[in-house]
Amino acid sequence: MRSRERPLAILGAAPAFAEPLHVGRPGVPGRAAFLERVEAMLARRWFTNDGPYVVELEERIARKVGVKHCVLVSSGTTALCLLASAARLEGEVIVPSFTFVATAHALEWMGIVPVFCDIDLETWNLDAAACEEAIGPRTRAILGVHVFGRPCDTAALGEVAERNGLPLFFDAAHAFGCTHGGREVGSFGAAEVFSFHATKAFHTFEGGAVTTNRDDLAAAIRLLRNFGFRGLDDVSALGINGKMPEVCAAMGLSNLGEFEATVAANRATFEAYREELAEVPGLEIRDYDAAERHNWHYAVLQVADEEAFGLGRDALVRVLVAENVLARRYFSPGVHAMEPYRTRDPSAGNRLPRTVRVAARSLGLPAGAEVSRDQVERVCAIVRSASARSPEIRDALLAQDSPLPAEAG
Ligand code: T4K
Repeated sequence: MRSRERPLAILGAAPAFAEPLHVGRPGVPGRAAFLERVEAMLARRWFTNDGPYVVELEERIARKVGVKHCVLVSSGTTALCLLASAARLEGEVIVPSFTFVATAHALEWMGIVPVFCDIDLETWNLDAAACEEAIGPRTRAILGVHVFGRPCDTAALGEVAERNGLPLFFDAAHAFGCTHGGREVGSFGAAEVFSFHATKAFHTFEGGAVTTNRDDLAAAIRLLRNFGFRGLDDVSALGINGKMPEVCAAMGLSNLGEFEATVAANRATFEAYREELAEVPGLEIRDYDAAERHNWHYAVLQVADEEAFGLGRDALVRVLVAENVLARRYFSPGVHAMEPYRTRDPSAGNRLPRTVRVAARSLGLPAGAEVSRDQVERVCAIVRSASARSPEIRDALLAQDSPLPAEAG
């Protein structure tokens, strides 16, 4: 049975949640195992630099993903930078704008110009035809992003890459534990990058990885993550400190041991949202492909029909935040509308109509294993009440600050 509508904080009631309900609250599923590992690490006095936990986690992830190499690093952003350096990328790289800013920032930080390309409305990932059109004389690679764990059309992008003699990489920050065509994400393209940030389905506090079958890329990234040291006093490349500490790998090993249970709990949360929001007019929840495996970590809503729902995405986020439900406008605005890209090309949005459209309508709800069924029901009661009382809410928001917050451009 649907939970009842409720009085709304945006209209003067007390907030539904006394404490903030976050989108990315991390779990600690293997807590006891983690603490044991930390004790052993402290006794061993080996805290970083290719310690035994890092080595073990690399082996286990490579086996799970089905690739020859997993190289662990300090974050997903560092992984992208190190991969760009190892692959000797320069010039321009094609990326989506509908992603977290780190995808583009990592390239820019490495002196590479990200060229933003539109998405398709099915996957919300790089559109292969648009990608081919965006290729120019300075293009050196294509970097797709499996947004919200939904894989890119790897075959179509692979054809574009091959036809144009370009390497294809993927930012798989959201997609650990997902499959595409039955094959594990992490094994596509020349290499893929994971983020193991605390807010991810599988996390190591902070961390990231590059997974690849290419011996040259793996060897170069190993070298570059440790300042370029080949031997004790032998620095053979312009490296940096991108190492993952042992305490992070200990967290990773402990979380990996519980990953299936985490995924099952994520799935229960997602399915509760799907059930509770099924009949709300104008709203769509991004569903997952029943034929594949997923990490079920994201519950992303789209205000697909503002008139039917009664409110736009930004107004809905304000309703939720007033209740202490810290929903996020992922990913809005598109990266093209953030600095330094916005100043460089203020009209980029005109070439990215589908990105602008999706970015203006989507929001991430608190999801995953840390969110209970009861919390989902309460969040959904707020959403339903927001729709039912949308005229009053619009008036209240206009009275608070006119005009209503602008939609993403
Ligand atoms: N590529 C893509 C496609 C990515 O999405 C990301 C990162 C990257 C690359 C780069 O990977 P990393 O270098 O980060 O490894 C968050 C995460 O920080 C970021 O990792 C993630 N994507 C992005 C989608 O979300 P913010 O700034 O939007 O949110 P943040 O970090 O403030 O956390 C979100 C919510 O989680 C907050 O409301 C509070 C809660 N939270 C967060 C942390 C860290 C907790 O409850 N506990 C915590 O420990 O970026």
